Amino acid sequence: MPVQEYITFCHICPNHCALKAIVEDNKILEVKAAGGSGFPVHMCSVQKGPDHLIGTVESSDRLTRPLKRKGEKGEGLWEEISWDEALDTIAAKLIQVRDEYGPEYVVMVLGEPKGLEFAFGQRFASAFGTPNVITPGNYCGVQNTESLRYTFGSRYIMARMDAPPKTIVIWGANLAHTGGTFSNIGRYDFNRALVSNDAKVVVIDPKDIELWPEKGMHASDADYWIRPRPNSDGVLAMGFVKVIVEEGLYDPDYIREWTVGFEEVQREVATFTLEEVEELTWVPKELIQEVARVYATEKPSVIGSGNALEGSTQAFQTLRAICLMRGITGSVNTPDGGHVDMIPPNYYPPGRFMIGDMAERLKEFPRSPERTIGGGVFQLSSRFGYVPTQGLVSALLTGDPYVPKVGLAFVTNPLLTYPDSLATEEAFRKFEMLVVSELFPTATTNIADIVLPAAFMHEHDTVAYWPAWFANFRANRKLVDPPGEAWSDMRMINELAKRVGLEEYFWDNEEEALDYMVEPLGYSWRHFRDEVIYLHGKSAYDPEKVAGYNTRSGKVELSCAGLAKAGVDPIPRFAKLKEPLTGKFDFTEEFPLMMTNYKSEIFMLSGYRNLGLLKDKSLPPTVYMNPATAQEYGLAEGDWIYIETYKGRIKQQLALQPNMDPRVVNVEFGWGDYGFKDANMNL
Ligand SMILES: Nc1nc2c(c(=O)[nH]1)N[C@H]1C(S)=C(S)[C@@H](COP(=O)(O)OP(=O)(O)OC[C@H]3O[C@@H](n4cnc5c(=O)[nH]c(N)nc54)[C@H](O)[C@@H]3O)O[C@H]1N2
Ligand SMILES: Nc1nc2c(c(=O)[nH]1)N[C@H]1C(S)=C(S)[C@@H](COP(=O)(O)OP(=O)(O)OC[C@H]3O[C@@H](n4cnc5c(=O)[nH]c(N)nc54)[C@H](O)[C@@H]3O)O[C@H]1N2
Ligand code: SF4
Ligand SMILES: [Mo]
Repeated sequence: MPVQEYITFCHICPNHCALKAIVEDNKILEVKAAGGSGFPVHMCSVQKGPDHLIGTVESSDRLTRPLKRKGEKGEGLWEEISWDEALDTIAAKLIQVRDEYGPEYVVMVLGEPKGLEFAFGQRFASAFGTPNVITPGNYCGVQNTESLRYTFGSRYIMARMDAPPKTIVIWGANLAHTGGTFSNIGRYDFNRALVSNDAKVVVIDPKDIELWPEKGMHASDADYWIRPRPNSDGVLAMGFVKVIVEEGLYDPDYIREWTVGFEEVQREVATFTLEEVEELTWVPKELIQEVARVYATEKPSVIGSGNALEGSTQAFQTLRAICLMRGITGSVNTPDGGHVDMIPPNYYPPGRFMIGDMAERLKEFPRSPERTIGGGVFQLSSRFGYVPTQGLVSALLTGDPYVPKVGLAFVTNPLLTYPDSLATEEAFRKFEMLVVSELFPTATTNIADIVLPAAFMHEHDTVAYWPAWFANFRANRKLVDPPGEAWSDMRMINELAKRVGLEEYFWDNEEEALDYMVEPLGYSWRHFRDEVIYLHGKSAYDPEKVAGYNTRSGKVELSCAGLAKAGVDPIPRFAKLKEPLTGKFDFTEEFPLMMTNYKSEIFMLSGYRNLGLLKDKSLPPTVYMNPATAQEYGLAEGDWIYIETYKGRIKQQLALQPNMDPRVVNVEFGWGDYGFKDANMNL
């Protein structure tokens, strides 16, 4: 074969940089940024996309054959088996469990989507009849998209960075390292806005994060750097709302014409004082007032929220409180607003692929809270088609409402990524059969019964749309063959479906599913892959008038009747938002500091830490602390220190950050070796 050049996309962060891969004889010779290709390239300063792609394809650590457990769970003794044996064994167990207990005793455990495998997993669950699909949604994006949907009627509300904004709030997102915020403030647009517009920047983060590595700019160089007490962001947001409402920093005509529930917001903000907000959040009252004034008056203003808010204990209402800030200032879908609805390209909607297509099955096997594990506690999430991770862990450990029997895990490493790793391990050991599809051996494959070797997303054809709210659609083409007998997850699920009698919902081969996904665009998969490659959504922005809202009332639902109907507070309640800041979460003599965490600049979540190319660029697991705190405990920069909570103890290397709050310790998430107990923050 002659040397070929292909365009593909990095999936690590929402920049989705176009990469050019040079391939000869089933070997990747080079991967680099595809500058000049006409596709987006906003490469991170550490260039991790190419290293991650080549490193994975060339790694000698890859799983290459299906494995069946030999000794005890976790003993690490495996027997290589054929695909036929692996799939027949799994299918026989699925059928037995379905017939003896019911399909809900099988749970689909999915990770952060890469290509179409996540949608395949969801579709399998719908067809099989189990409502129990576990995803990281509860800490990755769903609270943001659903709070936007309930408030403004769309999950695709994005910052208009072309405007460009005059005020930019970066809230619990480390965008220079992780690529962007949930509302589309990408690293590149952010930098451009700073240069072209001299935008005012507000950073809300306990860590003095790098804002612009190439220019040495940090949070402490921003116009405002707010260092909140970890987990207090909902209270802080309500503080901002209070200032905006009580100082009248809104347009009364807009409020009257385009919002519902403003009086309830007025009543709610009268239930607390800014002094209380200051005490709970550690943010001085004057700073809250000043930032609220800037945000409400120097428009367009945008808020990009990040993972810190998704991972907070009151995530949904925290994000709703931020929606109130956007709503009362008329910042969404208005001529001078900073946020606008996006219209995604017209590919087959993943939600339909996963659930909608299966309307008849869902009548028989609904994804209703009553049928779903954790459904009683997590009312909203079962309506969105997923179970929070802790719903699964608690069902397995307590038997409430029942103990699931089979776990099918694709693209996920729960022992490192779920909260409370020891409980997660204990829970996952309770499955009668745990099947894990993976690229590499992990802490989770280690306790599996069957391990399936997965093809990496650059080793098979697939489409990519995640994170869906960025409204773009990409072709990720196969560059080289997978190692050994590794298969794509799509193929595994497609073949498994045939063996449990669900072929009518699946395809002869998984490529047909790719045709299905691009059909509404009027393309075949091959045409899309070879000629089109990438599509982005369109903005619904209208410079002349308010573009409107697709909510039940047709207005911005500050108070939301739909939420009340679902048994959820129709507006965020201050009294509830402050609950987790008191009681057992407060400081004690034994635990006088407060821990929070951040993600690695180099690695994607818990993965790829075995790859030399990436390891060479990364620091060891690093915990940040104020020098005064270090001194108090006799610690110095570079020491390996223990970090202990009432749940467990880990070790990371100390780095000092002079302007951090002395009460806060910020540890790095995602570290774990095969044993997973050394530096893993979730322990
Ligand atoms: N404390 C704390 N916990 C967190 C977070 C945090 O910041 N702090 N972040 C949360 C967030 S935002 C998320 S999204 C979750 C993520 O949680 P997970 O989805 O569990 O994330 P990963 O660690 O990326 O695990 C994915 C695994 O899939 C494997 N993999 C990669 N590609 C493929 C493939 O194509 N097929 C298969 N079968 N396997 C593949 C990788 O080797 C990796 O081990 O973690 C959450 N947990
Ligand atoms: N390099 C790299 N890029 C990634 C990923 C990765 O693992 N590595 N993961 C991808 C995924 S799945 C996601 S979801 C995105 C997430 O990307 P981000 O949203 O940027 O996620 P984090 O790094 O967890 O950043 C959270 C920030 O919140 C701060 N923080 C911690 N606690 C609090 C708090 O209580 N309040 C506030 N206001 N701030 C707090 C942390 O110090 C940190 O700077 O990144 C994606 N991109
Ligand atoms: S990780 Fe780097 S290369 Fe990959 S999409 Fe993000 S910015 Fe681009
Ligand atoms: Mo995530």
